Amino acid sequence: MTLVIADYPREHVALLRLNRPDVRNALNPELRAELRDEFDRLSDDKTIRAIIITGNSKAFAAGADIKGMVDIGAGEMMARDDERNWAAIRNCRKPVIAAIDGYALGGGCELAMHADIIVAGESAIFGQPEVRLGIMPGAGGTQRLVRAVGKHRAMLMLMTGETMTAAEAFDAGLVSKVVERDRAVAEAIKIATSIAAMPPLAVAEIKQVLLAGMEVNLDTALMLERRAAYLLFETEDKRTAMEGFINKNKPTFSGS
Ligand code: DAK
Repeated sequence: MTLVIADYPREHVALLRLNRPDVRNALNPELRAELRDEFDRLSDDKTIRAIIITGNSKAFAAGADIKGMVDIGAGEMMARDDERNWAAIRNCRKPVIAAIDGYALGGGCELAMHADIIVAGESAIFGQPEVRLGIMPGAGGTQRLVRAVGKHRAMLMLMTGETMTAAEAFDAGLVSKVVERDRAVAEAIKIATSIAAMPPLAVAEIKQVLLAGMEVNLDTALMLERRAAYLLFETEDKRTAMEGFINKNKPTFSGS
């Protein structure tokens, strides 16, 4: 069975659907490897300008597959080298949108937080319940959650396993936008289509500078921003966009 189904709902837009519905899209090593392969492939595909990841209406993903972890120890976990699967998503230079209905728990919430934009249907539930299993997040759950929602809400969720609704996650800053139940994918496609119509080099620089800037002090981050902003003045798409504005026509961009 294909565990990650790829689809192309619009020009330049790829949609990856996690496909283990019987187990709430629990992330086993096979699914993780397929997801990595898809990200590697889409990262190299010059026709793709935005990537959506989604699940189904019950679950985006209920986390790592607990049945596959109960009997294994630290050595085997390390040998799995799941990090290279996450790295394929983390290092993707194209915009990534998570479209979430139902549960995004544990590794599922961590996967959502790898995305640049998170769209949630009203039914979405976010949480890091690893503590209840005697473990803790290992793919950014402590670090990305605290950056998204702040120390005190993150500590509460991480230490109790308490979840957040879509509305709470939006108020806390974890989610970009909340839409009606089961409308997350439609909204994500709308957003992806709008991003795909933008000059791709500008989008890529915005993503890179924003993420890199979060890791350094403000002066360094502002310098990174200026350097990237100068660079974009050299692109063909900058001329196309500005001439389009001046001449009142709708430009299309080549990505050069
Ligand atoms: N793993 C395996 N099976 C799962 C699963 C999971 N995470 N979540 C659900 N399932 C399975 C259930 O066992 C059930 O299977 P059957 O009994 O039908 O065979 C089926 O999916 C339907 O589940 P439920 O009957 O429970 O469905 P409900 O709608 O009632 O509840 C639920 C849905 C998502 C609230 C519930 O299933 C649930 O609480 N699931 C577990 C959520 C959870 O604890 N997630 C955290 C997993 S631990 C690391 C990196 C990452 C991680 C760890 C280390 N390193 C780098 C070291 C990540 C860890 C995790 O994510």
